[in-house]
Amino acid sequence: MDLDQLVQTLERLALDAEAALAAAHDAAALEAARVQFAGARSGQLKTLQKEVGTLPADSKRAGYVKFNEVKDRIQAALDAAAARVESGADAAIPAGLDPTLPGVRRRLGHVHPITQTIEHLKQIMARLGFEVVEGPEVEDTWHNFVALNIPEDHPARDPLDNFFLACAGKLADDKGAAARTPAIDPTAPDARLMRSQTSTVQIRVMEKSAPPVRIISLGRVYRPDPPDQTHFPMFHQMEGLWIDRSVTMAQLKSVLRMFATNYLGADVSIRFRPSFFPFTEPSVEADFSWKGKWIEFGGAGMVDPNVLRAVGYDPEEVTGFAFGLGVERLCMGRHRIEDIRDLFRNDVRFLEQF
Ligand code: FA5
Repeated sequence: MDLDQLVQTLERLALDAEAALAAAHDAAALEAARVQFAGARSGQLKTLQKEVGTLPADSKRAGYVKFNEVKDRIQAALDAAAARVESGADAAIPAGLDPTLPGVRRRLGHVHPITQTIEHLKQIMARLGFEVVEGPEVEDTWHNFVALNIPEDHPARDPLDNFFLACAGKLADDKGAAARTPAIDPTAPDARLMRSQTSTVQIRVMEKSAPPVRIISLGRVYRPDPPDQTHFPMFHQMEGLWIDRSVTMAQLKSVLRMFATNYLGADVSIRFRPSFFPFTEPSVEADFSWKGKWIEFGGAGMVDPNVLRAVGYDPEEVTGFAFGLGVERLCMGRHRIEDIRDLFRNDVRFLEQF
């Protein structure tokens, strides 16, 4: 080996030793590196020291200068590694992890704020004795309107205020251009639509079960409302229904009050404004005030006798109350979200705050 080759070999040895010692995180790894690079008998440094001794006389001095520099570097790396291992600073670093690599920011997935709200609401209502039930999102006019005492000429049934679906049977009967743009008859008994309210589930439950009934149902509803700060064409509602021998308006108000204080805390105020829904009489709109702001969170009332009759209940025997609350509005109130559209933009910078 001539002087140039020896200098290069010594330099590579220094770099290898420094890397190995930086990665040694316990006493065993440190000792193995010491023996490999600086071992007194067969360490790589010792072997190269012998090579320096074989250089021609005029290169020997330069060879020893480089050798001593590398020897000092390896000793310094050994001392630093020994101090680090002794201090226990590396104890928490798992095997295989190289802490000298640049960090990686891991985005952990988590539950969407609306799903979190739905779970929270279910827990509160379960404590108040309400059972959770489900209903379909594609509905017929009977469950969305007729059984809910919404007459044919009511504005809520306007095709422009609902997402009606083209019915498969109609498509098959139509010909030519008509088949591509089938006429929708919203008064047809088999007309289908995306449900515009979860009140449909009241009807489905009462059709199937005898009183008493005490349920909630949470899910998506659809309305062609132009999106703005507080409206979205797809949103969620929580429907509640309690039917028994003598359920009163006072109980409705207590349940909504208990719900609001459970959801937001004892410092919430709740107010009821007279309102109108075809399926409840009397009807109210409920608002809560929290941290200085009034927020409308839903409609409610005593179930109209016509609705009880439509499902085969006797209004002389049973009474009940129902309510329908906007889940997004509740979530926005609690988390002080200013714009409902933020909940649907899927911007992780917004979502990861919840
Ligand atoms: C209803 O939907 C009735 N079914 C509620 C009801 C049930 C009354 C049972 C009586 C008995 P309303 O259309 O007001 O009522 O909607 C209820 C709540 O849904 C509103 O208070 C509001 O919080 C929310 N909401 C309504 N439209 C939208 C929308 N486009 N985007 C977001 N939330 C909405």
